[in-house]
Amino acid sequence: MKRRLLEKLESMRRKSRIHFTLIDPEKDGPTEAYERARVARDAGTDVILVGGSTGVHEPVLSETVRRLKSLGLPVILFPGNLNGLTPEADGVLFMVLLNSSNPYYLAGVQVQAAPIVLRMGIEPIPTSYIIVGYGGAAGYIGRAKPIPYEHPELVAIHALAGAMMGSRLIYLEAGSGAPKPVPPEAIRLSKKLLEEAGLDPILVVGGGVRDPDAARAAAEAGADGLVTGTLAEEDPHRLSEVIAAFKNP
Ligand code: 1GP
Repeated sequence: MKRRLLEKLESMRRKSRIHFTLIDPEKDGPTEAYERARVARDAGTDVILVGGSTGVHEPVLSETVRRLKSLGLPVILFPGNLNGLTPEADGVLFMVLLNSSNPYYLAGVQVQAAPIVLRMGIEPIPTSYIIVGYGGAAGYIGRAKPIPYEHPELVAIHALAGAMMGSRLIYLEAGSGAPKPVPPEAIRLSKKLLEEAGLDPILVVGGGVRDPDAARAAAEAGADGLVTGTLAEEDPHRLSEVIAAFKNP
């Protein structure tokens, strides 16, 4: 299997930190999604993620991804379930929700998705998805046992386990719209353990990042990537400040 997209992300990461803009295809619809992503591209975002926890309808998803592709950035699926797949994308975060208590999100959905992803010809990026604190809709739908904000050491050993099992991207998620982002200490400890183990997955954080200070704190703690979604919806003018603070803390 070719690993072009993963190689591209890894080479982007060697040059700079990576900002991802999350687009929810159902919330936005193709026209608004395109406009939002265009503003994000102009603000300096590097990659578009497309997905949502509920209500994703394949025709709308496909049309949205088709439109987003014309912006010239990689478009990667961030599926909540099988309905989050489309051959229009460049790739998919092929995720295990590492702290789910439901076997469906640990192995069941991946078995169902694998032959579909193969047939679609989109690149799977082996990803561990770890839900921290608030968790939001992703945590609820994924039957996660969110790791308490007060236990960054538990976040770190989840990240380590994910990387030891072969994930090339580790996504620490506080949940869309979280009142508090993933604590910097959890990022710092995760990075430290990964380095100690000689593993170097792309460490991505997201959820509840609304201002430059939070973005800077994530960067200084060792995040390679930052995902924002709500910000592009609610305060697009702030996005460029947040991206700049993440890339040059
Ligand atoms: C959700 O981490 C992403 O999966 C983005 O969260 O909407 O809070 O930016 P926000």
